[in-house]
Amino acid sequence: MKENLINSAIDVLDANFQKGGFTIPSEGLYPFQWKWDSGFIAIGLSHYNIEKAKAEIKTLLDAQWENGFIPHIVFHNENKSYFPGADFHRSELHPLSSKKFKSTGMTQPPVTGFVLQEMYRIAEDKEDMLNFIKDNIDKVYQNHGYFYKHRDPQDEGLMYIYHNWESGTDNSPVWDDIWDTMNPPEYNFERKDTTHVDASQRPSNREYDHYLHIIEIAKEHNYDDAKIAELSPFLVQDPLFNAMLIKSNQALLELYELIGGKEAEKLNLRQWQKKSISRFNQKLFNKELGAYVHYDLRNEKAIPLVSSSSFSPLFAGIPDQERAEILLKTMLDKFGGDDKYLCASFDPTDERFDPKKYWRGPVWINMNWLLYYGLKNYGFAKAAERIKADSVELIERDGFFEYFDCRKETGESKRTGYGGNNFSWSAALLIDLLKN
Ligand code: 2M8
Repeated sequence: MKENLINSAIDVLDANFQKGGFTIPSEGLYPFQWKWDSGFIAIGLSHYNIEKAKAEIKTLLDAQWENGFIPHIVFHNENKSYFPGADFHRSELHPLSSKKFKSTGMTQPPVTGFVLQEMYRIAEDKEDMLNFIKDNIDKVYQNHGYFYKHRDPQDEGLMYIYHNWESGTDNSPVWDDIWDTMNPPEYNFERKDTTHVDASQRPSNREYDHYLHIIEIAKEHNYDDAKIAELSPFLVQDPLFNAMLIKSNQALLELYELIGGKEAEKLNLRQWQKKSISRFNQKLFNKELGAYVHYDLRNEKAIPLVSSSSFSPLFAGIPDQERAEILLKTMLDKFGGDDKYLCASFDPTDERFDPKKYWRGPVWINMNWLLYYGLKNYGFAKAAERIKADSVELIERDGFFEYFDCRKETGESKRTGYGGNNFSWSAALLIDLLKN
C-alpha cells in the first residue's frame, strides 16, 4: 500500500517535470516554476532522483536578480494559460532584475535554505551533495541579505511582505480587513484559473482587483523596495514568511559550519537570528489567542486571527517549550475536533472559515508537512503522528489534490479534493512523510 502510494506520487512528479529542469505545480493551472513549490518539490525528488532535485534548485537560483532577490514565479516559457503572466508583471522594470528570465516582481516564503539542508539529510552520497551545496549556498545567503537590507524598514529583524501572493496563503481571511482599506478600480481581465478549477474553490474577481492593484502600484515605481515600503496599501509581517526565513537562516548557518570558513556570513547569520527570533516572540505572539498572528505594518496593528501560519514557528524552533505547549493546545482546541482532519488553513471556529475555498479553510499538505516536523521538534509525538496520518488518509482517499476538506463528513455524496489535481507538492511531501 505504502509503496503503491509512493509510486503514484513519483508518477505525478515525473509528469510535471519539464525539459527546462524544473517542475510545474499542476498542469494547466500553474504552468511555470514557483519559488516555494520548487523547494518542497526538491525535497520529494531527493528521495528518488537527486539529479532532478538539484536541477530544481539550480533553475530557481538561475533566475535570481542582481540584488539577491528571488522571484515568486519564473516564467520559463510563453505559456498563455496563466493570468497574470509575464506581460502583466513586467519584471524588466526593475534595473537589477534577471536578464535571462522574465519573472514576477514579488517573492514567496524563503524555504530554499532549509531545503538545502533537507536535501543533505536525504542524500545518500553526502560528499556529492555537500559539493552541490557549496556551489549554491552563497546565492541563498545573498537572498537573505536582500531581505534584511530591503524588507525591514524599522530594523526589527522582521520582514514585510507587500502582496498576499508573497505569503503563499493567497486569499486567507487574514487579509480581509486590509482589502476593506482599499478601493481598487474594477480591472478588465480574463481569469484563467477558473477554466481549470471550479470558481467556488478560488478567489473572487473582486479579490483579484485588489491583487492586481497592488502590483500596479509597485510597477509605477519600477518595483523599487523603498517606494513599495512607503506606498503599498498592503504591508504585513507574516509569521509564516518570517518563520521560514528564520528556519532557513539556521540551516545556512549549520551548512556553512559543515563546509568551513565563511566567518563573515556566519557572524551575520547569528546576529540576524538573535534579532529576528527575539522580536518575533515579542511582537507576533498574541496571549489572548494563544497563537502567533500577523502584524499589519501599514495600519500599525496586529491582526488577531488564527490560521495554520500561526503554528509554523514550531517548525523554526521559535517558541520556548512553554509557549509551544500553548500553541499545541490552541491547535487542538480550535482545529483538532474529532470530526476534523488536521490542519485547516484557517480557524474553523471563526465565522470567516470556509471549508472549500482555497486558503480560507481547506487542509494544505505543505502546511501539514511543516507542522508535522514542528510538532515533532517539541516532543508532541501524538499530534505529529495524527497530522501525518491525516495527510496520508486525505491523499490516499481523495487523490493528489492541491487542498482538502478538513471536515470528516462534508455532507456530499462523493468526497473529493479541491483545486488542481496531480499537484506536485502534495506528491513530493507525501513521499517524504512516508519515507520518514
Ligand atoms: C497559489 O498561488 C498562485 C499565485 O502565486 C495562484 O493562485 O495563481 C498559492 O497556493 C501559492 O502558495 C502557490 O505557490 C501557487 C502554486 O502552487 O499557487
